[in-house]
Amino acid sequence: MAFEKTWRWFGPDDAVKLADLQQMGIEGVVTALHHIPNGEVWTAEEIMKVKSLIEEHGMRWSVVESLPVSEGIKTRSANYDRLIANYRESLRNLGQCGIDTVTYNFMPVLDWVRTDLHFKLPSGGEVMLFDFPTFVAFDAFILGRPGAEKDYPPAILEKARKKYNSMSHTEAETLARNIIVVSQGFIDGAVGNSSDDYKKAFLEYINSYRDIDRQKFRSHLAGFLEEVVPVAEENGVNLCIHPDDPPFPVLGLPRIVSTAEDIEWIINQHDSLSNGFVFCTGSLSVANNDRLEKIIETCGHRIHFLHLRNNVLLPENCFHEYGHIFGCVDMYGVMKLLLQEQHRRIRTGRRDTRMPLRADHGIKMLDDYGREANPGYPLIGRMKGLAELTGLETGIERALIEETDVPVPVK
Ligand code: DNO
Repeated sequence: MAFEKTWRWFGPDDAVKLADLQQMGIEGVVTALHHIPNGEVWTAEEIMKVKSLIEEHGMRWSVVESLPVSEGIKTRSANYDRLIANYRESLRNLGQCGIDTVTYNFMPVLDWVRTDLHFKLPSGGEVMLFDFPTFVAFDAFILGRPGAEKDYPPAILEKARKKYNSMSHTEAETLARNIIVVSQGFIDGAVGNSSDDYKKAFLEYINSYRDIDRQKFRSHLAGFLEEVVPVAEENGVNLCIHPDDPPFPVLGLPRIVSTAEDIEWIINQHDSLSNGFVFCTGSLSVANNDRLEKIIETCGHRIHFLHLRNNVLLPENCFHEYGHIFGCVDMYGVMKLLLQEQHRRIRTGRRDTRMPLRADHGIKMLDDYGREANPGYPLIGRMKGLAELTGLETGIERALIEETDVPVPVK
C-alpha cells in the first residue's frame, strides 16, 4: 500500500487553496476549526461545513491538527470541568461526523519554540533555527522570568548575556514576539495575537505552573486521558499526542512528551488504540535521534499520524530544520520500519491502515518568497519534501514486496 498523503491547511484564508491541493495529488487534509476559540465546543454543524468543503474538492478530512488542550486543563484550574466537558463534546462531535484521527499536545504554555524563523541556508533557502543561548537571552534578559538565571549553567548564561548585549531593542522585541505570538497565534496557542501586553500574559501563564512539577504534570495528563480516551473509543476516534518541540524542558516548565520512555508511559496509561501518538521525526530526533527506530519498534502500533522531516543537530542543544530526506534522521531506515508497520496492520486486519503522512515544515524557496505563509509552512518547500518522501516510500515499498514475495494490496 502507501501512506495517505496529507497536507496541513489553515482554512479558507490559507494562501494555498483546496483546489491547489487537489492538483498536487493530496488525498487527505489536515486542519482544525481555527475560527473557534481555544476551549469552546466544535459543533457538528461547524465540523460538517469544513468537512463538506474538503470533500467537494475530492479529498477527505484526514486528521484534526489540533484540537487544542486549554491551559486550564493542563494546569487543572478552576474552569477545568467546563473545559474538559467541552473537549469531550468536541471529540464526540468529530467522531459522529466521521473524523477518526485527532492530534493534540500537552506542552505547557508554548507549543513549539524557535529563535529564528528566517535562518538562511547557504543555498539561499530559509528554515527555522533553535539557538539555545539566544533562547536563554530571551528567557533571562528580555522576558526577565523570575529565577530564570538559576536554571542555566553559567557558561550558557554568559553566552546569552553577550548575545543580549549585542541585540538592538528592535531585535530583542522581534525575538520575543516571534516566540510568544508569531509562532503560536496561527495554531490557536495560549497567547494569541490579541493580547496587547503579550509578555505579561505569557509570564502569568508560566507562573500558573509554579506548583506543577514533572510528576504532577504527568498526573494531569493521566487524568485528561481518563476523561477523553473512553469518549474517543466510543466514537471511533484515534487520539494522538504530539511530542514536545523541542524535546527538553524550557522556561523552567515541566515537559512530559519528550523521550521514548515518555511515549511508552503515555501509551501504557490506557491499553486502547484510541490512545496513540504522532511520530514526528522533527521533534523527536532532537533528543532521541539514535532511538527513533526503537520508538517505532516498541510503540509503532500506536502511531496514528506521521510528521516527517529532517534536522541538522548543532552543539549545545541547538538545531536547525532542513529538508526531508537528508540530515540527522535516517529517513530510509525510518520509512522502511513504518511501511513494515503498515503491512502488519493490513495483515492483522486493523482498520487504521491509512497512516496519514504529511511533509512537516519545509525549506522556504523560489516563489515561496512572494507568498504569505505561516512560519514553517511554505508551499514549494513542503511540496518538494512530500515528493521526495513519496519517491523514497515507493522505492522501499517495491523492494519490500520483491523481498518478501508477499502480495501487498495496491491502492
Ligand atoms: C508546528 C507543529 C505543532 C503541532 C502541534 C500539535 O508546526 O508541529 O504546532 O501541530 O503541537 O498539537
